[in-house]
Amino acid sequence: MLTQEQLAFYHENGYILVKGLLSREEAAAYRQECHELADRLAAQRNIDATWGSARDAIMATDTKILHCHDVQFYAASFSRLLVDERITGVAADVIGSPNVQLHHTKMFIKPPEKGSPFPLHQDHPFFPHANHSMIAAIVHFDDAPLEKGCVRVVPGSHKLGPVPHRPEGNWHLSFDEYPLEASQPCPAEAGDVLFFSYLTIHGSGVNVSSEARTTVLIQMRDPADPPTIDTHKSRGQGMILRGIDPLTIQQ
Ligand SMILES: O=C(O)CCC(=O)C(=O)O
Repeated sequence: MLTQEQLAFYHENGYILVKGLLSREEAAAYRQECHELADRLAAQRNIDATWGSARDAIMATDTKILHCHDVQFYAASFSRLLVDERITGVAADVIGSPNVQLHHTKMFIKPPEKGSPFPLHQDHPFFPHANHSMIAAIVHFDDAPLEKGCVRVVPGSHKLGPVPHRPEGNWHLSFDEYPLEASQPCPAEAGDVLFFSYLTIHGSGVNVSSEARTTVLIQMRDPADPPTIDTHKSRGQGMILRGIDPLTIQQ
């Protein structure tokens, strides 16, 4: 749960970094789970998920970001993470509803020295919803200082509402109008969780450090907030992570 000050900060800025939500030991165990999963997947297929627009933005072809969607289908510990009240309690606070529903999850490992960046964007164009209750929680499993390509935000940008995006190489904002350098880095430590609205403009830089940056992003919403277009379906979408589904209509 957030304090009144933390909640006020979230409403003003569109994000909040909650320190030490998991212990460093818990984070280390999840980190190992992520890296083992990436090894298993990479033995079968290419799991690089670098955005085409990220390649354009940094004019580089050799960066990588290892990725897995819907991690809870690969290891039980991720299922436990999804219903961890320490995370869902804060999610409920910022969503403004006691009920929290899963949209999707994604693991990102930014490898050392060449971890791909994300151009600035809102998540809204990827999966628009009527009431804009959608949030992300980025759970950090190792330290993410600036040089590791930590997440960056534009404080207060959620108040702009949906901003027009460019579609090429994944939805992103104009590089000229929204250069990554104009955003604010959110360095984090293992166990910290960054919560932000899907209207908050965010991105991240290249990992130029000698260690991987390892995170799981959990995208959540108020179950009473319907999508406005039929898109971005994911395995497990609709799972209730906290409270109930007040609509009680399930196929
Ligand atoms: O993990 C990051 O560096 C940013 C991820 C991101 O912006 C996204 O998935 O929308």
